[in-house]
Amino acid sequence: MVKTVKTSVCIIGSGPGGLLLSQLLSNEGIDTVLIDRRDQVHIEGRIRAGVLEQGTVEALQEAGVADRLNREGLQHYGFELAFDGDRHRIDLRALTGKPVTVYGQTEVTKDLFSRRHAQGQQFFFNAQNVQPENLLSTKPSVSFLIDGQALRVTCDYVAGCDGFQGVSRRSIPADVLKTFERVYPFGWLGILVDRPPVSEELIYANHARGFALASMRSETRSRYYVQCGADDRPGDWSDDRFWEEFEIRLGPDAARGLQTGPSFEKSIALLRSFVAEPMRYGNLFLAGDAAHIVPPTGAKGLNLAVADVRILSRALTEHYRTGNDHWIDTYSETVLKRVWKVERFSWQLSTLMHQFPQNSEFEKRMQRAEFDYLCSSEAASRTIAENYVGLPLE
Ligand code: FAS
Ligand code: PHB
Repeated sequence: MVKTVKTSVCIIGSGPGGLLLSQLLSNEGIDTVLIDRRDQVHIEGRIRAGVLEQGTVEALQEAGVADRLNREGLQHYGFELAFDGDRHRIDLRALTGKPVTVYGQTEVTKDLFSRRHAQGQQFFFNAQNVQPENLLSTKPSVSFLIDGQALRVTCDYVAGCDGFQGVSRRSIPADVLKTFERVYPFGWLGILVDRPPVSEELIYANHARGFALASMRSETRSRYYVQCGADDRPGDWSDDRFWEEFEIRLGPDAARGLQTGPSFEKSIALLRSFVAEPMRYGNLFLAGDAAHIVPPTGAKGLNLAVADVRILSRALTEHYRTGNDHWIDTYSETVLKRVWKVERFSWQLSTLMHQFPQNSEFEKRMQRAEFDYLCSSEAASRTIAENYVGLPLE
């Protein structure tokens, strides 16, 4: 016996993308159901992004979930690029007039879950064998199992917010879907440590031994990264090894006053650039990591997911409010225009700031020349700044 649940929009994936879409639609009186293969504790526990564009902050404020973000978020009007110890500050205020806000993805997810529960949102956690169905019909559905019980959600639309490993993208036929990918020959090893950040602003460093990033979660909690081998495991990196590499790569000037200590989180993320087209198939819409991945160098993954969801929410709201399907019919074309520009920036900054094993001496000189050009050209620094604070939604 299959238990059936009816809703307007069935959202697969309860990460920040799916949660924000649910909130934005709920604010317009549009009913949703959220399905996730994991549970809330696991989803909230994933340590990921740390930097929010102003557009993301505004979206969370409009959604009514930004009270804590407004109190605890750290506004930054600049960040640094360092090359073999030489430093160059990208002055976001002078170059764009906009800040970025340091506030962990974990906190964004917790704030969204809290609001969705307070408003009685229906969730299905620990769902197995999730399967979108009848996507080309006017009555698509999503079937799944929970503790062996078969369920089906019938809806008008399915939103695939289920990340890179999700089922939604794979539900688009191979002869329709086109993918583009670059896998980088290294990863990022990240740690969390309860020590004050070494710098008030983020520092991205390229050193002959590899990339390093000094970030933070608060004035007492730091988030640090070093470039590591693509086959490395967190267990390969003791805290001592991490601190030694981090300090060398940051350089003596930037690392002055570094407070080391025991890490309480250590994980490795592999880097890839990836785009799937189209982001719509019948009544299935992809948003966020389900459709694209960027290397974390440009701090864009979460922000790109939010931008997709803002455009998708507008499209669906217009349909339910007026019956006008213009934004639905142009969704994929609209989001992909911005997705590719953000992919470009994330690829460009990753290419500039990392040590590539296969790079020739000439390519290494090109990296240094690019850095020296940024230091000497306001125009060049402005291109970095305007991408970092976030491109316009359209
Ligand atoms: P998410 O992956 O966050 O959420 C997808 C959800 O779908 C998950 O809860 C998953 O359980 C669920 N799901 C998957 N398959 C399913 C199925 N078959 N059925 C039902 N549910 C399913 N971005 C940055 O900007 N900076 C960073 O430093 C950064 N670090 C990252 C580190 C790692 C290890 C990873 C993987 C990503 C990182 N990102 C970073 C990018 C990350 O922040 C994403 O861009 C962001 O989580 C995207 O949000 P969603 O699109 O909601 O996808
Ligand atoms: C983080 O704080 O986790 C972070 C910040 C900036 C990035 C990537 C990750 O580019």
